[in-house]
Amino acid sequence: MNETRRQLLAALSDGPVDGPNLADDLGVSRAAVWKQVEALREAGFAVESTPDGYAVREVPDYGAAAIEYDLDAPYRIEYHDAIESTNDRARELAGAGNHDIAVVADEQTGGRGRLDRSWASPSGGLWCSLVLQPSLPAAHSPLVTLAAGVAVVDACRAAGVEAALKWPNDILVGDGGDRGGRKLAGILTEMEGEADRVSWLLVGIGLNANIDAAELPDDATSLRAEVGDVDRRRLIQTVLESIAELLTDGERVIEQWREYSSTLGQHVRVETHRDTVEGRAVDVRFPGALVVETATGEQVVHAGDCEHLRPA
Ligand code: BT5
Repeated sequence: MNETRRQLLAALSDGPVDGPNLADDLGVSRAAVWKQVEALREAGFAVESTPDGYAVREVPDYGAAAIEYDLDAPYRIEYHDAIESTNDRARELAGAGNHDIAVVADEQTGGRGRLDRSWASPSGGLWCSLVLQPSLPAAHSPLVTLAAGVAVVDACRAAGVEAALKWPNDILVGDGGDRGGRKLAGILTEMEGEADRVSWLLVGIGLNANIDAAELPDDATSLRAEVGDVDRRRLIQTVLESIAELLTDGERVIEQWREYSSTLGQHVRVETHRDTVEGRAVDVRFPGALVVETATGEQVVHAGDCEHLRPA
């Protein structure tokens, strides 16, 4: 998005904007400001000329400018109607040195889960990949997955859906089925770097928002199926605002994760790349490890696929 448009948007969210004054403040021509007002109108904003200046009367449902308008988080938005995978695009941006940018799409044609599983991403979902400034050591990256999970639960609960977190990256509703609930959302964190230095880090969020359950895998659900359609713009803003806030406080991420968890207290089986750990999940520990009480003692699991087992 053009920088003048971004600044115009920021100014408009605080109330009417006097065009000539804004042009002076930004050091651009009045025509440049007017051009960006027109561009916003073309993007679906209702911008009126009032005696106090330009005023926004209506914001479009979705899109880069709509999401950035009144967003209380330090991220820019890149929006696509359709894209193969927002994570792939985010990787490109990250590899080129960009950060604090969220790639958002209405539809993905090649959405991915972990281990290259496919992720159904029809139009109407919240498909977003956030490129973050990699200021943490590689070993701490699981914290970002947990933070994104907490943020998604915050947004779902604000929309009236009692979602819960299943370690490490699932957001579920209810408690039936093989998975221990119907899957509403998933997180895919990716990074590149060495042990003490991350070159890039991104977190992909897939949340089934305004989608018919029939368009999703059998054990999945959507916000539409649970409570009806939601305001996707407000939804993604809540997710991004929560993430920005949580990333400033690792301890709060862990505390909030424990509170939203459906895994803690359950009998679980975790498949790691080396072995299988079975027992009672008793805690999640910084930066995102699951603590399992097994027949032979406590084990700390850093990564794996977790199954909630039914009590014997
Ligand atoms: C995940 O993987 O849960 C991570 C999903 C991340 C998707 C986001 S969307 C934006 C960004 N761009 C991408 O390309 N990806 C990210 P995993 O834990 O491996 O779960 C994958 C499994 O969930 C699949 O094997 C299916 O069983 C199931 N599944 C697929 N699509 C689903 C959907 N839309 N809703 C619920 N479950 C789904």
